[in-house]
Amino acid sequence: MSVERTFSIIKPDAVAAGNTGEILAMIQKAGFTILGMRMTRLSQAQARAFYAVHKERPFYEGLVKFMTEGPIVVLALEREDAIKQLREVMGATNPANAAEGTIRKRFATNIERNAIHGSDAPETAAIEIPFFFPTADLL
Ligand code: FUP
Repeated sequence: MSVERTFSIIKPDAVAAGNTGEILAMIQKAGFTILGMRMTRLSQAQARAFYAVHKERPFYEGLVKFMTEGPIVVLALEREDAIKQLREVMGATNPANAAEGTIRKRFATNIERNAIHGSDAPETAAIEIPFFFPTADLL
């Protein structure tokens, strides 16, 4: 497996609860290099566009409301096999199914308020990273 990039969001629930530092530490301990990092807040339009793939799903409106409720931290990350490895550190979408020691097991409240996002495929990462980071800004 070669070095790969992925995109992550520390979601509004985790930022508001003061868990940003511990989540960043878990990501770094798992061997990721942080190429880009920024605190921001999603507009309605940005949240709708970012989650457009889910727009027909029953949870879409709730997800947009949640993702715009407060500040988030956006991250461009790199390591070998980054996409799969980040999803291992994140744990299952529903924290009830997340393994011990994962970010979602420790910090998520439920399937919606689940602390962290990570790209699910190389094609998704290739869209999500430039959504927030002009490629020229990445270290
Ligand atoms: P993941 O890739 O693990 O973030 O999960 P999905 O792409 O399946 O879902 C994206 C986001 O939609 C989740 F992080 C939270 C939200 N979601 C819900 O709110 N309810 C659901 O039933 C499924 C997903």
